[in-house]
Amino acid sequence: MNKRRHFLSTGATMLGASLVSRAGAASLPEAPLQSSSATAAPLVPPNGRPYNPVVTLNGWSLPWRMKDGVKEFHLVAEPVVRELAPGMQANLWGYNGQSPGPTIEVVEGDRVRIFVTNKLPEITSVHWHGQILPCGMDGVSGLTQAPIAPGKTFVYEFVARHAGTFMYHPHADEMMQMAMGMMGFWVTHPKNPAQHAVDRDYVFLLSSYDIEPGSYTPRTNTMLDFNLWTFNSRVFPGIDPMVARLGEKVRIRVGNLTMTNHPIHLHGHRFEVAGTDGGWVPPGARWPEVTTDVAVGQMRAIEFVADNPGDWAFHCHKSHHTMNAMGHDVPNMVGVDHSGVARKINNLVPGYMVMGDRGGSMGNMRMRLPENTLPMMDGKGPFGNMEMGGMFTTLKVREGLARGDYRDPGWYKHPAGTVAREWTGEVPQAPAAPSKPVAGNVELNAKKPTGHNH
Ligand SMILES: [Cu+2]
Repeated sequence: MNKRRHFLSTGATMLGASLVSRAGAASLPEAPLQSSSATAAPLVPPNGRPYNPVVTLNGWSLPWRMKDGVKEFHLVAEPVVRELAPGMQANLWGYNGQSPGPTIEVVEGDRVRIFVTNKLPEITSVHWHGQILPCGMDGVSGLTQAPIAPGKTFVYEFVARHAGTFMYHPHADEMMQMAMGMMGFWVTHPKNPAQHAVDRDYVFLLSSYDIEPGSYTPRTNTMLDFNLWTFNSRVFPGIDPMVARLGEKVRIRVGNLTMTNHPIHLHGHRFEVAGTDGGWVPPGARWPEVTTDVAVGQMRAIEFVADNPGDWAFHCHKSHHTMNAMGHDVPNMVGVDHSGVARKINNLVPGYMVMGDRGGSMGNMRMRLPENTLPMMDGKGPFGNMEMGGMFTTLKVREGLARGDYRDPGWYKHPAGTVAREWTGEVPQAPAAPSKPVAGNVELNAKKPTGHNH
């Protein structure tokens, strides 16, 4: 009853986001579906104003239909199965077959019409984060429009007024729907393609999930204690490398729809924040960085010249965010000598393994994992296990790549004598740090491990 009244009371705003009639539905544009989590080739615009398309990391861009000068898109909100990395699938919610949904690319000044069909078991809406548009198109369920009921299609229509970096996500049962992966990237390209032009333009969103090892569906009431930290709903080693030819100008745009901030860090280069979801930063107001914090609900477009050949780490600098799901209720055992204890336990429990007494490195150790669970720290590199997971990938800068070649060029071939190596010569004496624990009346504050907070 309540819902019904609510629906009627917001009837006036439906002029904006109006319910499409059965007759109208017949003219809905096709809703393309993506079944792969691979990085799709950039979508070269087949019509409309020209622009330099972006590359969505482990994602794709949504094709449109041009109708009487209006770009028509069709998003379908629905349950999807997303591969987070080879060996792990997740039951998420997304758009058009994937989570996140497809990137929407338009040009400044374009009139855009977006049909949204709800195939979820509950209401939804779509908020066009960062866009300057009529209030009734802002997608806030209950405030600016009636919610889109399951099975219904709504239409949004507005002019993309400003070039820039945006995203879309539900503004209805947000906690649940974003924890299930409902989000997508939006790029409005400048009317003049020479403006803000770069050679490669990568985009992706940050999202996080709480999926218990051995299960498939995220827990959605988690506030902070997520265990899978993703670039575009992928975790390392499932995230593709970003590739650039030596000397090219590269832009990487990142939007954060997790519940915490992420200091995004690039090795081997200095960059500038050239834009946010509020617009472009004037060149005189930019400063050099190698890490930029992306707060919740923020977007950052960083730009740099890829002038340093190699395989460069690109990751969130919170060390817990470059790991995959693990049990965190583990005390710190560094420096504890358990050799005697281990022998005794081994008599009772054959195969008992001591962990953590020499640090947390897993080296080449392989534990048996529950089904549908990734190793905590993984990724085979040319020099061994990278011991990374989560929000980590590489920027591969190479000489002589073809323009627009986004294929993984393999591992960097380092010039002779430029790799850190074992020293086999004479080792000069170095003063040693005191190796004995501090003596005396040291009170140990032993705390029973409980849940953790990042
Ligand atoms: Cu992070």
